[in-house]
Amino acid sequence: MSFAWIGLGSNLDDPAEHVTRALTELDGLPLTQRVLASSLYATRPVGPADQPDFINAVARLETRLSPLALLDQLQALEQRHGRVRERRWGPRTLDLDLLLFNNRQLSWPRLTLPHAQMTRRAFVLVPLVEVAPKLSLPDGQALSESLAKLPDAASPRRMPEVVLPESR
Ligand code: A4P
Ligand code: MG
Repeated sequence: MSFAWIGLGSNLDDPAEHVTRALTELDGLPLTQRVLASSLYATRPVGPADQPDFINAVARLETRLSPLALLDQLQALEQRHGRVRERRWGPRTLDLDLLLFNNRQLSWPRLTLPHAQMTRRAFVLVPLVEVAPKLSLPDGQALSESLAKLPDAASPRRMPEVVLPESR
């Protein structure tokens, strides 16, 4: 059994609904269970600013899939949410990033682990540190310390709690 952390983001067509539904659907992926989910956060767009604010969250999964098989499942789930890839860092109905997979460090054409941008992004680190305050990267770097160094560490706004169906 492996563990994986997933970053979820949406800024089109009722983002909170897309993220909430995706948190539930992650639990329905083959050979995979959702074991933790963070709160939802409203966040300012990183990258092009001429787009709506995002809703972001993270989830921890237990899985018997390989990293690439899990990435395939995440991309298929994005497609089911009607995601159209237009510009890099542009608006999207659902973005699912594989942040961490056990302590794997990979640099493959389709998959970089840990996720290359995660330590620079408050919209990833705030929800991660909420549910896993002691989590660190494979090289030992504590994510709470990465977060403390970010100028916008306090900017994500926590949304009222959503109640997800019990994990299977
Ligand atoms: N890929 C490589 N490594 C990974 C990984 N660890 N997880 C490859 C997921 N995918 C990975 O991703 C492009 C390719 O990256 C994939 O085909 C996969 O093989 P994509 O989702 O098609 O494109 P993208 O999301 O537009 O680009 P990118 O660089 O992944 O953007 P990010 O990093 O996802 O950032 N602001 C706020 N506040 N909240 C957000 O959620 N998101 C973005 C997108 C920008 N600004 C944001 C947010
Ligand atoms: Mg992405």
